[in-house]
Amino acid sequence: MATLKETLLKKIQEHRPRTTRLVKEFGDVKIGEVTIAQAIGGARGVKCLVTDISYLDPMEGIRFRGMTIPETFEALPKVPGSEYPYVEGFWYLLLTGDVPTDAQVQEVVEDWKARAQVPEYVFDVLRTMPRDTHPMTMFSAAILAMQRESVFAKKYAEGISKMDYWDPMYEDCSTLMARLPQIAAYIYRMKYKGDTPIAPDPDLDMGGNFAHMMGIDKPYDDVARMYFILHSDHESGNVSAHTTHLVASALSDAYYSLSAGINGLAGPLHGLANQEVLRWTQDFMKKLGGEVPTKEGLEKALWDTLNSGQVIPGYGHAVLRKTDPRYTAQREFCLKTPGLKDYPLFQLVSMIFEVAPDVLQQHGKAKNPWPNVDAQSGVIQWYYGVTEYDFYTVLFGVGRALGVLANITWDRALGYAIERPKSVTTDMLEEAAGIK
Ligand code: AMX
Repeated sequence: MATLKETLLKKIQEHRPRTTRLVKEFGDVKIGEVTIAQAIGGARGVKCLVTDISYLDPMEGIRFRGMTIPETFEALPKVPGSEYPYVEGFWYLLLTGDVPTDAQVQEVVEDWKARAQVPEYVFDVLRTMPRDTHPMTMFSAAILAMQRESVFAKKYAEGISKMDYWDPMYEDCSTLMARLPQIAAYIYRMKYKGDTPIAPDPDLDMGGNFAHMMGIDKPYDDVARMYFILHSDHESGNVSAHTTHLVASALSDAYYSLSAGINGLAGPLHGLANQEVLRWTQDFMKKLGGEVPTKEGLEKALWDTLNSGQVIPGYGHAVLRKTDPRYTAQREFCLKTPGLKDYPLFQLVSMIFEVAPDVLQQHGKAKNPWPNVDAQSGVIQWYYGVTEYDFYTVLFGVGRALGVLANITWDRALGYAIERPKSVTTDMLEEAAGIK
């Protein structure tokens, strides 16, 4: 059986001529135009990134390597006794585009175990930080602290060929993936659970081990697997993916790049929205003395939020124009899980789903009035005891690492250039508009 790395090399060698040909023979073919609104408005819709790891259709939602979320969950080998697949198998899929066999999944499981030992100094770094530091700051700092481990940085300094950059990048990315779950769980237990970190169990897969290190019983292992896979990748232009790609394009290694991407994920308009959703709904419940509100009461609260100039967290999207299938996948998990289905917080989130799209449509600003992934994810965490909602974006970050690290491995394999878009001045825009 070819190893994952051998398979990846074969895929890279097959893919390289496609990229080279496109640039050499068809480099002048136009795939879009840029308007003034796009230049000022966050480059929305500008086609200037290439990735084959995932694609986001505005009406259909994400496809990972061509597969929808239900197809992905269906196709990948499952952990025995669990309903959800191995995260390790999903990593194989993202990197190669192939659904792995059981044996291929086991290779990744074993490989990650061999790389999983988090250096002691990482815990020292975390312990030196004030305990009220945001867990995303801790997570990012821990990743950055490990930069001295980078095989890519070492090989680059030794003078490696461009054609081989992907190899040490793959090494760094695999090592990071193997270690992130323990770092995340350590932060959680140190910060919120009376400083009681739980050692990893070498017999468990990534999702199972994460649940174990969090100290949460089944089916939280399946929640972890589902959560990490759902949050992994959303093509290249979102802030965390783009930041990771941008930093890596300067040939910064995976540690520098991922730490930067995680900092972007920490923004309230991006990954932090899942924390904001819970804060918003909890505040609202508190005001009502814990009662599930009426639709009228909820409608008023939504308008109050909008009228005070704030966004409704968990709603809207820069690309999507329908309900996020990542939202739907988590909603379905809630609906099929006894206890969760009737859980007051889930009922409230479901009621927001009934009311908010109409309110946002009447408000008339958001191009997409439908919920995104963040509107639903906190409920599940809360139900299983992870009520410290500051931590939710760290969970997002562990999942997001799968996508962005697979992407930067391929960035190096295909020799993507250092990113350097061109800026213009306001004078130039006024001239282009013919008003100057
Ligand atoms: N509530 C209120 N207003 C909203 C809104 C929402 N949920 N979503 C968009 N709008 C407003 C925008 O603020 C903007 O207002 P402006 O013209 O006064 O600046 C206007 O509608 C047009 O915005 P848009 O083109 O529809 O969205 P965008 O591409 O600029 O931004 C996003 C996308 C996600 C940042 C935005 O919808 C938002 O702020 N949503 C709430 C935060 C959130 O859920 N973020 C998580 C997104 C998923 C993720 O990355 N994890």
